[in-house]
Parts: sequence; structure tokens; C-alpha cells
Amino acid sequence: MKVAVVGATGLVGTKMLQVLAERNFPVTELIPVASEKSVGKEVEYQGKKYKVVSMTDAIAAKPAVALFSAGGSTSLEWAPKFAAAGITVIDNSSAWRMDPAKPLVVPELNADILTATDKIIANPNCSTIQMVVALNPLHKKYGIKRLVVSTYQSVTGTGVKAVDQLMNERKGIQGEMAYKYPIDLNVIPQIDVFLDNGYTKEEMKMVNETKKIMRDETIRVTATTVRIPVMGGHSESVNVEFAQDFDLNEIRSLLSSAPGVVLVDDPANAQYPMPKDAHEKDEVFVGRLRRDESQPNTLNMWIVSDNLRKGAATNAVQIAEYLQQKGLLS
Ligand code: 2RA
Repeated sequence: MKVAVVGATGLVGTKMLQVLAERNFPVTELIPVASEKSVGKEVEYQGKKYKVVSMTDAIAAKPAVALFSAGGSTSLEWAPKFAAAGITVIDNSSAWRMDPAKPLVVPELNADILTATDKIIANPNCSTIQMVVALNPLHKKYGIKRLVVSTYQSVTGTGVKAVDQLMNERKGIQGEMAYKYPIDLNVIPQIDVFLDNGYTKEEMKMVNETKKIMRDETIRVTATTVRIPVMGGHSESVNVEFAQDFDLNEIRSLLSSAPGVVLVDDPANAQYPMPKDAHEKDEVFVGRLRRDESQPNTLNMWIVSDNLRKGAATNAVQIAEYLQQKGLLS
């Protein structure tokens, strides 16, 4: 199968290539695509070098599927052109996520909504993906009424410029700033721009995408999203109010058998998920499970995952795998 990766030289694009190779996706021809300034550069895939091509050349090559990680405006302009050529686009930007006509997919939850006519499929925001993967089995059993989430997000979510900023600060080198403020030895309670309601765009992504993916508009969600100086993945403290009472042991067993979830919850031995341990893993790690003693039917949990993998590249490749296995690609 011909596969295009659009934004192949970026952090997520590079990870998409890595994940496609690791999971043995049946790639017969790889078409790496990037902005005009990167055309002609080479990327490596399974030990072979491939030349980066332009968008127009990629469409002419007619891949069956194009994994996009090139930003919202590029996606708004180019995804419809790929789709019009019969190419299925799996898009990692926020451009199409809340479009009612476009599926927003986390395969563990809602791949069943996909059809052969879906030519633009949205990959959700990283912080949303890891949260819903962990919450889905609990929602099915107890019904979630309300979520209060606070995130601790890795600099890799911003991109290579932010990774460079953190490393430069560590080494005392004056370099380009990805953030308005230093990130090393600091915490920045702003991810993306502020909206009129006082929340950031990242916070409202968590609110709106959660309802769409979980197919339940009644779930109430409030979020505070924060950037911290770590590399390995995003962490989240989630307070979950259920419609009915729960049993903590049953919660543990539901999470232990949930697809894509690994339970790491042994406080007596100081075992809990940490971004260092989630780095380069595809699963969502859950721990610190405890009853919220301040109100009934409420659970506290801690969720960690590698934002570049399950939060972006792995989820996109899993969608492609589903489409391929179900014969939904042209
Ligand atoms: C972030 N959620 O971590 C973004 C990346 N998509 O900034």
C-alpha cells in the first residue's frame, strides 16, 4: 500500500514513520511530504532513504492513505485536495476535529463509526486521547457525570523548538524561545491561546473532543492544561464523578483488562505511572486510584502516556490499520 506522511520531517511525522515501521504496516511505497523548504531533503524509513516531495507530487502519486501532521492551516487547504483524489487523510491537526461531518477517532472507543466514504478522519488531541482511553471502560460501567482534569504536559507537545528551548536553558545557552517564558525550572499554565471564556484552546479541546469521542454530550468536563519541563509524555490528574457508586477493586479489574491500558497502582511500593516510564510506549498508564472522600461516587486517578505515540502517531497508525483491515481504503 502506498502511504504518504505529510509533515514527515517534524516531531510527530518522524514518529509516524517510526511507528509505521515498528508495527509492520504494509507500506509498499512511502511518500514523505513536507513544506516547500524541505522538498528534496531525505528521510529514512526501514533503513532506506526517501526524498521528501511536494503536496502536489504526493497527490499525483495517489497513495491509499495520507497521515497528516502539518498544522491546521495546511490541513484545511490540502486535506480536501487529497480527499478529492480518493486518498484517505488521517489528520493530526485540530482543523477537522469538531466538524460534525468528520469522524474523530480513538480506535479503542469508536473505530466502528468509520466507513469507506470517510476521506478526512481527525486524530484527537494528545491529552484527550490518553484520558478517554482510560475512562471509556469506567464510563460504560458506571456512567461518567463530570470530569475535572489538570494536565502536566511535555514540551514535545509543542514541537522541536520547545525541546530545543528546554535543552538550551539546561545548558545555559541563549536560544530561540518557543514559549513566552523559561520552561526549565518552571511551570506554564497556558497551552495554546486564551479564548473569550478564560479557558485556553487546549482546555476546550479536552472538553469538546471528550464528548464527541465518547458519544455522550451529557458528560460535563472542566480542564486546566499546564506545560511542564518534561520530555517523556503527558500526565493528567483526573477527578471523575460517576452516576452510580463503584467498587475500587472492580475499577482496577476493568482497567487491567481495558485495551491499550496498563494499570500501575501499587502505592505501598511507590509504583505509579511516570512520564519517564511511558516514554516510547504505546499504552496509557493509569494509577493513584483512590476514592474522592469529599463527595460521593467520585474517583481520583492519574493517567500518563507518550503524547507523540498514543497521543499522536500511534493513534493515527491504529486508525490506518483499522481501515486497512476492514477494507475501507481505496
Ligand atoms: C500540546 N496538545 O501538548 C498539544 C499537542 N497537540 O501542546
